[in-house]
Amino acid sequence: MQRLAGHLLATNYGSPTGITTQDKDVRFLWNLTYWIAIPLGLIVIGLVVWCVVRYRHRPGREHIPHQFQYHIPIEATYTIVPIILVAIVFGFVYKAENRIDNVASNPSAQVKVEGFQWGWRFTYLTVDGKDLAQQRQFQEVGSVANEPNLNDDAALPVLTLPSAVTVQLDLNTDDVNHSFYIPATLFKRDLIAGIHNTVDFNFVHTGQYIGECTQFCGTYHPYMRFMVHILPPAQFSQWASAQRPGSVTYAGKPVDSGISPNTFGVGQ
Ligand SMILES: [Cu+2]
Repeated sequence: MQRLAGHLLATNYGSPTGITTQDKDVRFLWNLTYWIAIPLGLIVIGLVVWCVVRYRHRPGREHIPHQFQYHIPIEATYTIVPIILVAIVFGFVYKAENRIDNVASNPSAQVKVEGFQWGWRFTYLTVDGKDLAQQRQFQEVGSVANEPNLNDDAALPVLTLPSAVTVQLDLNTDDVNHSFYIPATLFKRDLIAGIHNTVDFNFVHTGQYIGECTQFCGTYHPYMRFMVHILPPAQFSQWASAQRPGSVTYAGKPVDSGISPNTFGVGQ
């Protein structure tokens, strides 16, 4: 119990801390609902307990308490107060969504993220503000599909990204709907057929995090996991410049150029 209480207090009422600047708004919304819900819950529980104790059955009192209907002030209060609370929460959600959905026109890194049955492909379009697709300097792809060993995190495709700068992900699906989710970012977005979703992240922490598809997308949906490696900007630049143009990496390791992407079930 003490551990649970400590955990709740230490982590924003049970919310993880998050690793981007964008997640501050998500955490604020999480906390806001608690700040509203806790006093409201105490008032409701208090009133229920008060009624139970105050109007309990006592020996010798056989008559039914005074019955009445319609109490306009109380009914108006319990209608208007929730409307005001919902309006306040709606306002903050609207503000937070606007900030989270905001995308930069010149991100430092831009990666095309493709989900497919059943894996992920990451193609680097911009690195250190340079448009690689145009210059054909460097394009890195990581993909995986129908791999039997996906309980091993070391076998997952790796999305390598820099911290401190703006990272933009273009989210696409090759087939059915998937959902892009990195739990540590407190953010997920669906990959919808025919729709290109764009999202910005500014990572404040480096490290290795897990990502996954959270939309049931067929038989091997649980295989749609990936790793996210967040490196300091200088280290990311170093990593990027070490990649060969048009190279394919698999689980973070370069793959022989003789292997066609279809080996990994791309597009199947
Ligand atoms: Cu999926």
